Amino acid sequence: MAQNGNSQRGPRCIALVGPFQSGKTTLLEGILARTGAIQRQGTVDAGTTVGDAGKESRHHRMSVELSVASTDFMGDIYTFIDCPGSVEFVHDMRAALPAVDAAVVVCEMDEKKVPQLQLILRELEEQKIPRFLFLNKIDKADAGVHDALTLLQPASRSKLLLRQIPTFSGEIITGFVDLALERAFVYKEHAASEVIPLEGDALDREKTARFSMLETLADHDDELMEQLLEDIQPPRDKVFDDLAKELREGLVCPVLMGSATRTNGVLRLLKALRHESPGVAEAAKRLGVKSGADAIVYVMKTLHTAHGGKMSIARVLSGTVPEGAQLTGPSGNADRASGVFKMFGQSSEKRGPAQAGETVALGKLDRAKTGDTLTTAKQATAPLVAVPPPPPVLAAGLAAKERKDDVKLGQALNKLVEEDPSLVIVHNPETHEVIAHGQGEMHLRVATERLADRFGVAVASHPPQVGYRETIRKPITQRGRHKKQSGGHGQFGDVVVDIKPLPRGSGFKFDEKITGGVVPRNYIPSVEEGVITALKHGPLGFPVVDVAVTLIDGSYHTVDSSDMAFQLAGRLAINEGLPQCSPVLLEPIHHVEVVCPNDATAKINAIISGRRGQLLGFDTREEWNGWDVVRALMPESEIGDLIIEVRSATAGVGSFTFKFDHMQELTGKPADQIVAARRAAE
Ligand SMILES: Nc1nc2c(ncn2[C@@H]2O[C@H](COP(=O)(O)OP(=O)(O)OP(=O)(O)O)[C@@H](O)[C@H]2O)c(=O)[nH]1
Ligand SMILES: [Mg+2]
Repeated sequence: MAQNGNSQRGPRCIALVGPFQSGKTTLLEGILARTGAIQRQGTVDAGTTVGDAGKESRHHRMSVELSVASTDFMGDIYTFIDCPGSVEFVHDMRAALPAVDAAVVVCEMDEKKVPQLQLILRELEEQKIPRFLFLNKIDKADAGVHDALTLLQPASRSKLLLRQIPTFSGEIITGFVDLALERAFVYKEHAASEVIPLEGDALDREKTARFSMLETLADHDDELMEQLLEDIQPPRDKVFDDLAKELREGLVCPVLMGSATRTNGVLRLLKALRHESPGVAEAAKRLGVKSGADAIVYVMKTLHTAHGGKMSIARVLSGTVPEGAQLTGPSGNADRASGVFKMFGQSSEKRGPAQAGETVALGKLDRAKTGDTLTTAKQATAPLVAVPPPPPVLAAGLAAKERKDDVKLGQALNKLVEEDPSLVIVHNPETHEVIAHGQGEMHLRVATERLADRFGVAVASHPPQVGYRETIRKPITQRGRHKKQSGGHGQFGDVVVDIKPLPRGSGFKFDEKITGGVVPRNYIPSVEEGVITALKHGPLGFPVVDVAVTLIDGSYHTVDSSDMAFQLAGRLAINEGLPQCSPVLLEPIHHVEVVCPNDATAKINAIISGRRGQLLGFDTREEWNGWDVVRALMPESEIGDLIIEVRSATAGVGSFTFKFDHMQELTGKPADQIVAARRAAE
C-alpha cells in the first residue's frame, strides 16, 4: 500500500460522527471545499452548509437528520454521511453505520463530551466499523492538547494512536507533524498545509511521539516489536501497512487533528482515508454479503423530499444497480426504482447505474424501509443486519390545528415514521389521542415542524394523558330502575346489583344469580352491557376497574321491557351505586431502569426520589465499564418528562426504559387536583 497518492481504490462511504456540536457538518463543508465540490465553504452559523441545508437543521443550527454528499477525491468517489450528534437523533447514525467503510469521529478536547464520545465509539466498536478520531477545533486548543489521549482514551476500548502532534508558535498551534510520514506542516487558512523542515524542538518531540505510535502498532506486530527493540527503523511502507491493517481490524483508532472552520488538517484526513480506510469489499465481508451476479443494496436512510418524492439512500455492497432497477425487498415484493440519484445535501441529481461501493439515492421504492437489504434478484435476500430503534423516552399528544387536516395528519405521520423509526405513533382508543413517542424534546419538536413544513399540516402538541383509573373500597347493593311512560309504548327495566371491590389487577367481573325469571334470560346481556358502559366513566371521571357486579334481582314488564330499557337500568344502578362505595383514584406505576455513568448515580437516585419514585436498588451495568443501572418504581405522571432531568444529570448520555407494573391508590391533595382537573376538562 504505497503512499504514491495515485492508487485507484474505488468509491468509499465514510460516516462523520461524534458528540453534539463537535464540528461534523463544518468538517463536511471543509471536505467539500477542499475537494472542489463547492466553491465557497459555508458555515453552520450562517445556515449555508450542505450538511445542514434542511429547513429544521438550519433553523436550530444543529443537524437533526443525517445528510449525504458525494465528492471526488483523487479520482475516486467519496460519499460522506454527516450524522447528527444529538442523542435524540442517534438512530439515523446507527441505521446508516452498517454499510460504511469507516467512520471519522469528530471530537473536541472537552471533558464534558467524553461520555457522549464513549457512547458513539461503543456503537462503532460493536458494529466493528474502522474509525479515526479527528480532534477538531484545534484553532482554539492550547498546550493542553498534549493530554488529549489521557482525556479521550477512557472513551475507547481500542487503543488510541496519535498520528499527528501539533506544533506551536508561542501558545498558538500553527501546524503539525505527521508521525507516519515524518513530515512537518504549517497550517494555511483555507488552503493546503505547507511542508516545512522538521527540525529542532519539533524533531525531538516527533521522535518521542513516533516511537510511542510504533510501540502501539507493535503490540499487534511481533516483527515490528523486534525492530523497535533492536533500534532498527521500520520501512515507511511497513508502518502504513500496519496502520491500515490495525485500523481495519479495530485494534487501534488513529487520532488526527485539525480545524474544520479553517480547513486545517482536512487534506491529511482525506489522504489517511484514501490510504488506510478499507473499501466496499471489506464492508461486504463484515456484513456477510455473498457476491454473485445480482446486486445487493443496504438502505441507510429513507427520505420524503418535497420534489423527488420518496428516496432511499442506499449503498451498493455488491453488483451493479442499473437505472430503473427492479429491487426485491425483504417481503419478496419488487419495486422499480424511478432513478438512481447522486445526493448532495438537500439536492439530488439523476445519474447513471451505480457500481459496488457507491452510495446513491434510489427513487420511489414504495416498500423499502431504512435498514432493508434489497437485491436485483427475483428472490428476497436475508437481511444483513437489524438495527432496532432505541425505545422512546418522551411522548406528546398531537392534534391537527384544523379538523379538516386529520386525514392528512395520519398520512404525514406514516411518512415521518418511515423516515425515522425512532419515532413511534400510537392511537389511544380510550382518549382518542394520537401520541408521538420519541427520543426527546427536540426530536418531537422537529417532528411537528416537519409536519408543517414538509406536509403542510399545522399541529398542536400537548402532554399525553396519564392512564388513571378508579376503583371502589366498599361494597353496596343497588337498584337501578328505568321507567318511562310517554304516549303509547313505555320503557321498563328494573335491576338490583351487588357491587363489590376486587383485588388490584383483577379487572371487571360480571355475574348473575337470577332465579324464577325475574329478569328474563335474554335481557341479562343487556344489563351487563349497561354496566360496562357506566364503568367507563366513574364518579371521579375515570374508567372503573377491579370491581365485581352481580345481578341478583329485578323485575320486568311484558310489553314495555326491552334490551335498551335493561341497558339503561344497568347503567343507572352503577351510576347511582358507585359514589357510595368510597371511590378512589388509581395511578399507573411503572418499573423503570435508568442507565447512567456511575458518577451520576447519586444524582439519578435523588431525581427518582424527588419524583415519588421508590428505589429498588442499583447494579453495575453489564459489559459497560463505569456505568450503573438504577431500578425503581415510579408513577407514570412523573415519568413524562423524566428524560430531561436524566440527561442534564448525565451530560446527555443517561437514558431509561420503563414497563407498566401495577396500579396504585392515590389519595389526598394530589388525587383531588387530578379529579378537579378532569372535571374542568370535561
Ligand atoms: N473554533 C472552531 N469552531 C468550530 C470548528 N468546527 C466547528 N466549529 C463550530 O462549532 C459549532 C458546531 O459546528 P457543527 O459543524 O454544526 O457541528 P456538528 O458536529 O455538525 O453539530 P451537530 O450535527 O448538531 O452535532 C459551530 O458553531 C461551528 O462554527 C473548528 O474547527 N474551530
Ligand atoms: Mg452537524
